[in-house]
Amino acid sequence: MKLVIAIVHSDDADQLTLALREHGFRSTKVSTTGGFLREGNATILIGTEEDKVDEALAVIRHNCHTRTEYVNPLPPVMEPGELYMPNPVEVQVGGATIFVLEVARYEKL
Ligand code: 2BA
Repeated sequence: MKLVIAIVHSDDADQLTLALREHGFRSTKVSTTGGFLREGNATILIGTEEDKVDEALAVIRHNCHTRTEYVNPLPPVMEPGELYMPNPVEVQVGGATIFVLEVARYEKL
């Protein structure tokens, strides 16, 4: 058995979990925060058989989209009276960051 961990944009998460269910996958959505943008995203956990992993990835690929976001860099150390005008930096986020892990043991009690 495998555990697919997909970090996706919050706006894609509900559509993705719905599509996964329609394809017969069970999933869990966890609200998470990206370390770089420090904005909310969603982590979807999908436990599935090895031969279904590619299908799960196809569903994720189909439902998660790349977005352009802007982040303000941290201000430099300023002297008194200096004015700092931040130039937002463009970053591409998603569609999804995916990890596939081996499951050592799976039980439902
Ligand atoms: P964040 O950490 O908030 O990163 C958002 C986006 O900012 C990233 O999109 C990437 O385009 C950019 N970015 C991140 N770190 C950067 C850096 N040190 N320098 C320049 N740009 C940087 P994605 O790569 O699509 O990642 C989306 C989210 O997936 C991340 O949100 C994070 O929550 C997660 N993630 C990505 N790679 C990961 C990893 N290796 N381990 C754990 N989580 C990861």
